[in-house]
Amino acid sequence: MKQTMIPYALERLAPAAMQQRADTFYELMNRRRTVRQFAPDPIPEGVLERAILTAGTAPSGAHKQPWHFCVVKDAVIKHQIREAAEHEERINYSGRFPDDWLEDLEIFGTDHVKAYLDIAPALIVVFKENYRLVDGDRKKNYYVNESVGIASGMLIAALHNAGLATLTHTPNPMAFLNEILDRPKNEVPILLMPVGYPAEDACVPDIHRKSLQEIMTIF
Ligand code: IYR
Repeated sequence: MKQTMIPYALERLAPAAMQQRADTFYELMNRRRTVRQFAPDPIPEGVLERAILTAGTAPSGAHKQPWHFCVVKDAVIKHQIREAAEHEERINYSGRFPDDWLEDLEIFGTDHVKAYLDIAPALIVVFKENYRLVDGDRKKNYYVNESVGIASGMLIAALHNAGLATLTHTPNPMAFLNEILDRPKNEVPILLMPVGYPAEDACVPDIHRKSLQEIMTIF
């Protein structure tokens, strides 16, 4: 059965207005930084929901929308997640990560202690749905990593736009999140994201972004 088609139009902006919007959005996004120190203050009701709806507008293979987002505000569950994440990270930092990986991380001063998992007012866990279970039958999803990666990028942008900081944390392996959050086995966690306001004394590394010349080639 064919999908019904409906008309679609995008307002054509004048070139100057287009440039203005491109500039403004770049300036906004260029102020985004990955944060590791959060304030405990709660996030106003409804903001996370809107940001997750925004993530859900991402394109996906055959429009299967192979994602699920868990929002954890409960302090007990956050702490359970912290304990499990620190358990994995302790192993990572004490030998599971190869030496070159540890060397690349050294400048950032990260270690296995993940206090932000308790402190941030919310954790968003992004799950990819590797396949769907329809009445017990396995149904295919397509380009799952790409689709969920794009949705996650849109989520980070939406949260930043709303004035919230995030950390893209990946305490590999993350299977403990299925258990704690009671998600089915067709779902795999790809991101554990603390969300909130940066702590008043939050600092970020003085890193620089690649120039346009470095990241773009025009033909
Ligand atoms: N997940 C670990 C290690 C880590 C890995 C990368 I790649 C980073 O950019 C930062 C950290 C941790 O969160 O400590």
